[in-house]
Amino acid sequence: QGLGALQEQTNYPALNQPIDELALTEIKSAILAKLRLAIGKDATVATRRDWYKAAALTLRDRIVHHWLTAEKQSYDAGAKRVYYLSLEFLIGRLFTDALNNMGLLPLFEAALGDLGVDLSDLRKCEPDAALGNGGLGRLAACFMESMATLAIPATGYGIRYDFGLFRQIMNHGWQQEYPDEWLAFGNPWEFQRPEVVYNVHFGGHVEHVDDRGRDRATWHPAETVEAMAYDTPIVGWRGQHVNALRLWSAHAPDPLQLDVFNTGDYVSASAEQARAEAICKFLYPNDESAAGRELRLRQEYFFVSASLQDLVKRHLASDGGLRNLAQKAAVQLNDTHPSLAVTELMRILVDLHNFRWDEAWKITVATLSYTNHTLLPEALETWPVELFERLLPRHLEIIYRINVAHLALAEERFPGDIEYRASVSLIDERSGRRVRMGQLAFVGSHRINGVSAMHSDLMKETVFHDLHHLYPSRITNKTNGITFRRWLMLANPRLTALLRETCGEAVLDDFSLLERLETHSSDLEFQKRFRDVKHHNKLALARLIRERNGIQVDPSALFDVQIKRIHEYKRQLLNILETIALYHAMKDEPQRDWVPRVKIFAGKAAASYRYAKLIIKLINDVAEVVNNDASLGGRLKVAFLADYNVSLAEVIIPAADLSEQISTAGMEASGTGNMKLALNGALTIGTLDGANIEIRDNVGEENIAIFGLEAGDVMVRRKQGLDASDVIRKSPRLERAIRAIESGEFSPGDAARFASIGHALRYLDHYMVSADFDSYYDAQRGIDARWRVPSAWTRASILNVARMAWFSSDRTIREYAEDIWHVPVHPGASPQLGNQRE
Ligand code: HBZ
Repeated sequence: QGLGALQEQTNYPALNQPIDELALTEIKSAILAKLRLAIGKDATVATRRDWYKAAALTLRDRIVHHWLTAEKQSYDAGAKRVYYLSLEFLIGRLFTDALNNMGLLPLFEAALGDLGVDLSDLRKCEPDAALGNGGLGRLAACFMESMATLAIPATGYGIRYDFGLFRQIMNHGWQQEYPDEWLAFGNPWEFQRPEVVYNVHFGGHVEHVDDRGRDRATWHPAETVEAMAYDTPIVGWRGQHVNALRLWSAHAPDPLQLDVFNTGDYVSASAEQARAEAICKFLYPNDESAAGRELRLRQEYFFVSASLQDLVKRHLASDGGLRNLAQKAAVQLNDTHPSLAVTELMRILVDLHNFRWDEAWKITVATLSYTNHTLLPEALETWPVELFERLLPRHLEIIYRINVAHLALAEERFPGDIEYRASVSLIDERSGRRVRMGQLAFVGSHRINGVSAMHSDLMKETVFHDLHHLYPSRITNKTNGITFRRWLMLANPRLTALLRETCGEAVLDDFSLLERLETHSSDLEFQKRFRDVKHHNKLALARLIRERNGIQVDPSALFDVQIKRIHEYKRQLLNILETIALYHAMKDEPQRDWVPRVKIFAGKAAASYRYAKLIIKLINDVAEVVNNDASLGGRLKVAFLADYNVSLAEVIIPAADLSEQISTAGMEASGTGNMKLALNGALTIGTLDGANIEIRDNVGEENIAIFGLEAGDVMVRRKQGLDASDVIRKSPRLERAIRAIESGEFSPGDAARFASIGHALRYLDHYMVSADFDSYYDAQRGIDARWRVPSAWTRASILNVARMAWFSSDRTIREYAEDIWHVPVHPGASPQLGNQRE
């Protein structure tokens, strides 16, 4: 491989092998050298953060060799590349992830131990890279890891935000947002590439020259911003393949106007720089709602333009012309945020490279594909035509031109059907003229995928119903997955050790071997070991709850967990209402042997989402009352853990007994937390929504608790009206819980605080919280009954772990590779899994 002297670096001990003394010595001196030469400190004065950085840089050196080798190999082979365009990558920490995938975790642990530092302490020095809101961004991070694991040559493209998702701090139970200064102490993983810079343009006007019917134009932009690359290596499992995550940072070409500066107007002199840098200043903190601001459109175009320029340049250097672009490049659009790739690629081909329109269009559609993550109308992006015209005049023309052919096709298919044409048009003419980014991405892609079987079906029936009729072969399903390296091996080392022992070492490379657990599921001896692991994880979480919230919880109680963004459709409100009803029931009959429960919540609300923030306050107010009610004897506790992020998830998930996946049916596209929790042995209580359905199909319906209205029922009930008086009248328990909220039982000084929630529950039950309440309450009492029989509970928990292999993101990525990207996957990386059961 031409690595020469570096070759020995791949020979570090595999998992489970004794530590090689020579390698140990080498790592120790490498870390010490980094401390001195890269950090500029002596071991005697180094802080923990210095040690972390020295260790991270030592590791990075070893990754880089593999990275460059992988790059060269795929370049020499002329391999097709995948480009994953996403405005969000919710990575979390990289240190132990990279160590683990490189097989260097035991060695570094020993080396650092010898140097007198504790690896688990150092881990905590790394800030989370929180460049994403929730599931969509975390999925992109899992996919990057799986693409590297499957040795698919790939680049992730996004924005290097100065500030990631806001830090959430609780102030008397209210959410407050603070900036996330994740780069304050530098970032040892990234490589700045000051030589990789592209100009991105905005505004100005378009000139049409006589181009003999070629649809060409010249764009004379008014403003230019520079995009500079920063690369972060992403290591796959077993460390053989490494891909880059390339994030763009924005700068002004002319950072300081010296003439203005010399007049003494220092602020104006760098105004251009401030305007440019605003583009990469912060991540939009919305989830499931479109931002609708000019800066957001600038972000979208900035990263799309830089990324396409970069990949086109790379293609031209290695593959000659752009005619065969689709044979050498697959560009995946993560939601509609990078939809401008459709128009930008057309502009590059037609305006800059002289392609005929029709040929350019074929290349574009064959190269692009688009993943949809939501059916919620408020999350579907549209932009005012007027804003587009001002910011991206040439792109608007291209959209119009695409629309002409597209609408002609619609007319051909349904002659004279004006309504149909209006519904598939790229321009929404109903409420002011707006560009529809979902339609644009759909029309410009050869494949459009949903993220669970149900979601993909609903796409065909709802948002994309009409487009699906025009392009019936495009919509396909790719059910989400999660990387087991992070969400099992790293987050739950004790369970992983038990699985290795029980299923064999090969389980780490072939998750289908998890099914070997099945034969042990009723073995009482094994059950005890399995429960001991869970108990250990629960002790750690109980400690964290005490430290952070000052709440004492019983580690042998049922840990009931709902962790995700706070949103009405996710129905944290249903969970807290049931908590209130349970509280009332316990107070009514204190002598009954209630199953002790800890209700654990975590999640952020979009800063502008007032109702969601009110729900957080309600949870905290209920916690205050319940946790301090001595008459319960500690059998019910409520804890809202602040500042939910990837690292906190890694502590909560392995400790969960019950996983709350209770969205209004038809509204959660997939969910991925549901997979992480089931993989770690939590039983799911959930609706038939998103990937819950496929989880049920895999784990078996006896090992999951399904309740509530189904998607079809929800549609029917909504048509009948949103008034829930009927169900409330029939449910004294629900009436009492709502009245408690309305009367100030949990907000003694401020009885009106939750009036809006009471009103919605009674008269505007769009999310079916009241409608589903009784069904949910009963399902929870069913959970209590199961919990009382530990052997049955543990068996179900083991079977959940045993049957989750299909939810590995390696499986998902393999499906994308085969059906959408048409790229080979490394056969040995992790063997083909069998299909889903049934
Ligand atoms: O994407 C989530 C879905 O809600 C979830 O069901 C699915 O599992 C996951 C991965 O496919 N969607 C999001 O997380 N969406 C966003 O975070 C978002 C961010 C910015 C937006 C809109 C949505 O403008």
